[in-house]
Order: sequence, then C-alpha cells, then structure tokens
Amino acid sequence: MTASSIPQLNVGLIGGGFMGKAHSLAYAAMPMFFWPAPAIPVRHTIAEVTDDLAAGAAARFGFQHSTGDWRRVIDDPNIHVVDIATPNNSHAEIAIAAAQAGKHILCEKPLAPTVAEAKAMYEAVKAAGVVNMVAFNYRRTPAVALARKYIEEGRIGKVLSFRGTYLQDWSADPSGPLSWRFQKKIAGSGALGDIGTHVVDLARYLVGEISAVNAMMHTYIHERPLQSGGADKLGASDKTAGGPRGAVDVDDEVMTLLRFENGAVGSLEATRNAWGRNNYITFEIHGTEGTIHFNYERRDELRVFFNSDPSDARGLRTVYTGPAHPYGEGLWPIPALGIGYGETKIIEAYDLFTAITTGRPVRPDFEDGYRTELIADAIVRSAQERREVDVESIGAPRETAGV
Ligand code: NAI
Ligand code: SOE
Repeated sequence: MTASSIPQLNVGLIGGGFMGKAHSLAYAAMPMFFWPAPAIPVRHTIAEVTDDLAAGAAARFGFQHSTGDWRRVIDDPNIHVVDIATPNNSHAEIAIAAAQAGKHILCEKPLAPTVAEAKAMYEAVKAAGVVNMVAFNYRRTPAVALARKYIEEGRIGKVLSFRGTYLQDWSADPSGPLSWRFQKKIAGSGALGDIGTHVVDLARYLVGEISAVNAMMHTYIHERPLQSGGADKLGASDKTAGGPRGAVDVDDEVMTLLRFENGAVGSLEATRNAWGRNNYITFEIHGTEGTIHFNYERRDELRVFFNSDPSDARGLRTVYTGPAHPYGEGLWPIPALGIGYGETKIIEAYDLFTAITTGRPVRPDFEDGYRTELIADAIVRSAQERREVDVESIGAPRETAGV
C-alpha cells in the first residue's frame, strides 16, 4: 500500500475536555504507530458548548474547524466519523442523530446513563448499519489483550473465578467540587457507571457474559461545593470550597458478586474514595491450570502462574509486554519501554479505523455497551433490593472474542 492510497477520513469530535484531549492525541499519533495505517484520521471539526471554547479546543487539539453547536458536525456531509466525548447524558441524543446521518461512531463510556438510552442507541446503529464502538479502552492495554490470548489458548485451563477492582482517590476529599460526575441526571450513577463499568467490560472480555449479581452500593459524601459548568475538575481543591454546596445523588462505592453464564464466579469493587489508589484497575483470574494477575498501575506487566511450568520453576512470574505481544508490532521495539494511557487510545483508534476501512468487526460495540448497562442496572436493583438479581437477557451470550 502506498501512502497516497491510504484513505483520509474526517473526524468530528464533540467535547474538548479530558477525553477530547486523549482522542485528539490518538488521531494524530495512530498512523505514526500503525503503518501502513488503515486510514489517516483527519481532525476536521471539534464542537464545544460555546464558539469560543470550540475555537480554543481546535487550536489546542489541531482541528481545522470548530463550532459551538454539535449539530453542525452531524449535518456536515464531509464528516465520516463522529466521536462523542461529552458527559454521559448527551451520548444518546448525539449518537442517534449521528447514526441517522450515516456517520460511523465512537462513543465514550458508559454508553448511556440509562438502559433505555443505551437500547435506543444500539437500535439506531443497527438500523443505520454504521460502524460503532464504545470506548472501554482498558481492554486495549497490551497486557490485558495478552491475558485474553492466554485464556483463549487454554493456558490457565477453564476459568473458575474473576476478582476485579477499580480504585481511585480523587473523590475522597469532601471539598472536591460537585462536578457532573456526582450528579445522577448527568452521569447516571457514580463509581458504578464511571469506573465500575470498565471492570464489567474487562470481565465480559476475559471471562464471558455475566448472568447475575449480588451487590451493595454506598454514598459517603452527600454534598460538595458547587462547580459551575465546564470540564470536570476531578477532585481538584476548588476555590469555592467555602461557598454554596449541592447534593451528591450517586454512589461512591459499589461491591458486587458476579455469576457468569459459563459457570465462573467473581467479584467487582469500584470506588473513587480509596486514598492512595490512583488508577488501580486490577484483576486476578484463577483457572483449573493457572492464574493471571494484572494491575493497571504496572500496566507493562502481566503476572502469570502456569501449572504446566516445571515443578522447580513454578510461581507467579512477570511477563513484560513488548513486540511479541498483542499490538506489539505497532508500539515500541523493546518490552517495558512503557505503555501509557495514550497508547490504549491510539490502539482504540487503530481498531476503529480498521473496522471502518476493512469491514472487520470491532468490539466493544454498542451492543456490548448496552449489555454493560443491563449489568449496571441489575447491580443497582440488587443493592436496592438486597438480594441476588438476574441480568436481563437480550439473547444468547455473545462470542467474547473480537478485536
Ligand atoms: P470533561 O468534563 O473533562 O469534558 C467534557 C467536555 O464536554 C467539556 O469540555 C464540556 O464543555 C463539553 N461538553 C459538554 N456538553 C457538550 C455538548 N452538548 N456539546 C459539545 N461539548 C460539550 O469530561 P471527560 O472526562 O472528557 O468525560 C467525557 C466522557 O468520556 C464521559 O462520558 C466520561 O465517562 C468518558 N471518559 C472516559 C474515559 C476512559 O478512560 N475511557 C476517561 C475519562 C472520561
Ligand atoms: C474518573 O473516574 C475517570 O476519568 C473515569 O471517568 C475514566 O473512565 C477512567 O478511565 C479514569 O478516571
């Protein structure tokens, strides 16, 4: 393939906050890592809530055009891909409009704050036949993809159990501002939707469909200083700390037991109130023939125990991901040079554009996002009703394999 034969696809990015930054970086860097690239993502238009914010975001993130009205992105026939990087309550309206306009879509997680919206989004992309992807990017950490490969190859035998955590501490300080992430009408839920859904995605990716949950949820901090508009300050100590306060109406902590369709059992814990934990996504998977352990704070490493190892060399040991491992051909030439958060987003962009230009399926898609919302909904009901709750079934378990 020659450089001139690589298609150029125009991206309309909606939202210029934390994820606007991460996705812009990924579009710029993807062809530098994966060459020949499946397509060159052109940073065409960025939308923000005002023209001024949009113009600033365009200058910062390298977009050719900007707008204070996301509908102009949808209406622009030159835009091929709509990227939704706004707070959760706007995902459905934008995604459904984008699907109806025939755009391919990348939508940030959680797919939507409610099951009803997630279902409508799934139905809209299915009807439109557009490529769709939900941005659960942690499964694109090479060590996580390697865990998946080992499980598929049977290296740890039949999976018995999954223990997953996502612990952060940015909301542990009660003087942290009441951003959109603490408001049910915008976020849908708290730790559950914001970070617990990442663990649900990993559990589904690595083990399979979740059929039932038994959960507890709790809120520790019931009000916070008001934050007026703007990107989430993610716990930054706010100058308004002594000023007016508003109610937190989402969970700070979720813990649940999990049953998988294939007979495995598991647990999930998520909180943003765990002092000293930053992006502590972990999982440990026990199988009949071995164990796999991962900690995102040491994300170049996968810890493994294989029962097949010689008896004098057994023990949990560390595999450092590199060229021999998933996505290694596009990343850095030596193991342990350091995989970052940005790389997961670059790989996400690579897989999205590969799907658009080759027709190869991409996962997690909106059906995965919808199924994750059904699991989140079961977790909420289980906590409220203090009992085990079945996850609503929307058909046979999905093949967990997929890019
Ligand atoms: P943020 O608060 O940093 O930025 C959101 C931006 O969207 C703000 O600049 C805001 O002005 C803009 N915005 C809001 N409504 C808009 C509208 N109607 N049109 C155009 N712009 C609008 O939020 P952040 O952290 O970037 O989160 C955005 C989404 O990404 C959320 O769904 C969140 O859950 C998800 N996220 C995913 C992460 C991941 O690891 N996959 C990491 C962080 C966030
Ligand atoms: C805040 O908890 C947050 O930004 C989440 O919204 C993201 O999904 C996670 O990847 C990092 O932390």
